[in-house]
Amino acid sequence: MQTIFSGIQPSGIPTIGNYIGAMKQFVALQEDYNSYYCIVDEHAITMPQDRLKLREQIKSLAALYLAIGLDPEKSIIFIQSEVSAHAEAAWIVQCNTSLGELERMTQFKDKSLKNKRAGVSAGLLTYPPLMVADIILYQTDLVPVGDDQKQHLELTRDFVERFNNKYSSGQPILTLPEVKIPEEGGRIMSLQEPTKKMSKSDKNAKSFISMLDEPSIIRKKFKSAVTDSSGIIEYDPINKPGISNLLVIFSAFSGQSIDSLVTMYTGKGYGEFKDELATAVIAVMEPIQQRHAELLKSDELDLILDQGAESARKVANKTLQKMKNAVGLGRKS
Ligand code: AQP
Repeated sequence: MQTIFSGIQPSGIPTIGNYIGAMKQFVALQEDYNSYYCIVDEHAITMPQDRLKLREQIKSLAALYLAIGLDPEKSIIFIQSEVSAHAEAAWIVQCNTSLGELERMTQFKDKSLKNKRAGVSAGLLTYPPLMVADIILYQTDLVPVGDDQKQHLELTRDFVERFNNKYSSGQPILTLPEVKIPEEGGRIMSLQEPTKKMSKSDKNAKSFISMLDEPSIIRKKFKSAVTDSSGIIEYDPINKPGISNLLVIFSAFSGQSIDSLVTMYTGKGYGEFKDELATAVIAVMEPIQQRHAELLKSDELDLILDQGAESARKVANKTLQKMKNAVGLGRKS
């Protein structure tokens, strides 16, 4: 059976962008793959975080993983910082990656530009090598992610090829992973600035729908989503990014194609469209929210995370040892 790895940062409450781009795929894929789903808390601290809030968000994200339908019998669910091999492997990756490669990463350029480059943490630059480590430790075949992670996956593939060429004599040490981006919904845009990606850490809460937003808030946020003055519901991401983004979201939550939605809403106004879009999103989110609240109150969650970390450690440590042997660290074992 092939292996899947993916993770989400607990840098806020996941948005419907994280859900459509990544999490929704996780549930379907766990049926056919050996699956590892991680709460990547070490990635979250590349940006400043409040420690108590971070702790809360880690548990909340773990509960969301289960609430969307991940089954601990089928998937290994764990917290990155509880498997120390991630940070150790990341160091070996960093020492085999050039500064130029990291400085070219668009996510680093975007985030460092927004936060004045000299003041950002070095971790923001070395975030991609940590992500490479996350993936390679499980000998991952497939990584389901949103469109913004494509460049990091290319870096991962380059690293694996370079590492295998340099250090293996015969059998490759590391598996070369493939990326899996959804055909539709790989980049959900902000509700307020539809040319910008929807992000859970956006300062403007009206720009995203969080997976834990109450139904009345979801309805309100869609109502105030930026569209255009034409009033015609059609899919044209270049000229009408706002309504096009809402069509992608509607399609992801209703299971109907964009074309059929456009036909259904011909001659109808944005107000009615937005209201029915909110109803479709609420119908999916409400049961997830109820299950999430129950899980947070139960002891089940800690047990699943303890078992997940233990299972992940076994596999990760094996690969880490192979990497250490390959580069000549410590004594051969
Ligand atoms: N807007 C999006 N549309 C589709 N997919 C998205 N993803 C993120 N935003 C969108 C996908 O969600 C997964 C988890 O992302 P992450 O938490 O690791 O970090 P991110 O990509 O930086 O997501 P955010 O929401 O923008 O977080 P912050 O604000 O903390 O930077 C990934 O698979 C990602 O592609």
